[in-house]
Amino acid sequence: MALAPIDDTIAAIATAPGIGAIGVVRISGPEALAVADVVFRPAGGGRAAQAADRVATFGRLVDGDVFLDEGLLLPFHAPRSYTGQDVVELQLHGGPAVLRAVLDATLRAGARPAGPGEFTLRAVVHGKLDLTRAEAVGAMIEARSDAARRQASIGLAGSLAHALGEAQTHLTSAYAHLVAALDYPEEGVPDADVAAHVAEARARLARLLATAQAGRFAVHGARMALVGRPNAGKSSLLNALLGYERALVGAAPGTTRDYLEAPLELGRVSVTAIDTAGLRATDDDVEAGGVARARALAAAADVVVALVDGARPLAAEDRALVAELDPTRTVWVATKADLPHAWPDDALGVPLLRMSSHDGSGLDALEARLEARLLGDAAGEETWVTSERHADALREAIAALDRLPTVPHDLQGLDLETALRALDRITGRGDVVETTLSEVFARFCVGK
Ligand SMILES: Nc1nc2c(ncn2[C@@H]2O[C@H](COP(=O)(O)OP(=O)(O)O)[C@@H](O)[C@H]2O)c(=O)[nH]1
Ligand SMILES: [Mg+2]
Repeated sequence: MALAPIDDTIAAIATAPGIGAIGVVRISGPEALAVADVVFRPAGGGRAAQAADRVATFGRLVDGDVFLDEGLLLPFHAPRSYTGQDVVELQLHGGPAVLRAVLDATLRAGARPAGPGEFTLRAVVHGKLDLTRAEAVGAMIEARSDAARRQASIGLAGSLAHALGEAQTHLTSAYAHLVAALDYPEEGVPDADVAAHVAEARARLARLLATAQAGRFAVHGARMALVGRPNAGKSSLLNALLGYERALVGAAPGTTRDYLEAPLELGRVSVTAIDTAGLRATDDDVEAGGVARARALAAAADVVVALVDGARPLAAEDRALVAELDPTRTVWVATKADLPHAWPDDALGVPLLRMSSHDGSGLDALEARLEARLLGDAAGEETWVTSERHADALREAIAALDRLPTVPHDLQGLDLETALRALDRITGRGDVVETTLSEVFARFCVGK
């Protein structure tokens, strides 16, 4: 897909589809003020095109001689605008039909309908935003969980761009040392200088890449399966974590026969919590199907909460579960801690957390442990990589840096260039490949 032109004038409804108190039609480009002049008549007289910069003017929105609505005109003169071009925001009543009518009037006045992300694309091309911040804008709009929103805020604040900038500085220094060593061999520029800068850059990139999984969990959510024998307290724990009664709880074992899912925020990540049928041998076909599903869900989950009834003697099935579950993905819980403990903490031979869904004890500790398990190395990092596109580019840069020491001196510059170009693809700097921009902005909504 070729990039849309950026030097004409575009218009779009900037607010969400649907009914709202206020809606905004946004215009950007060299003719933005001229277009506004045609569709907007200031109440106090005068011309829209002459309205003061960054000051709201009340007036009438018109299509030719036809009155459409009352509203505000808010001009932002280039370059002090979101896109870096002349921008006009028309604020009017937020009905879909009236917004459409005003948009149509701007199109008749010479604007072109904007495609997805075109406003933000212009901001990037005019140096108002680097690409990581532009993508954060897209992520902010799409964020449905607080965890995703928080990562978008961090990205918008420019922290990823900053972290990459540090790595880029080291790579550029390595490049300079390399060129000096090749051009002036008699100066004796030590190899160690190149190697030190490469190592610094690599370490920073590797730290960033190590956050990619947590970043995925923040944006797309992790899958967390609750497993254990019937009556262990799985459904009660799900409800306690959610803070409302999502699952049926019953004294009779086998209450939950199918599985059910519920979204949950766990600190810096979002999670889909999955309550499963209790694991036991059964002659009931439906329940047996549920048990098979529970096993499959546990195998595919990012983290498993394995529950054992803490108030009843351990059963052979509980020990079998310890052998069955992957220890790196499992958090072990002894439930019903409000009742007398029926077995000692070390009886299962795995790290154990005691908690009670009835009095809430141990719940905070469990949430913290689950979050820590999902964050892994990312726990200590503020900036996470939240896009597969970024993770791919980081992998490519790291691979080039790993190759570098294995090739002859005069070829090492190529690997440095490869690494630098990979990072440029993330930030949108340097000779940005068109496909990168069109790929990124195709995912945006119209009007952003
Ligand atoms: N005393 C006590 N009883 C609990 C607790 N959690 C669950 N139960 C009881 O244990 C039984 C089974 O609970 P449920 O959540 O349905 O277990 P599941 O079969 O694993 O989903 C119900 O009677 C619950 O009231 C707890 O923390 N303390
Ligand atoms: Mg249940």
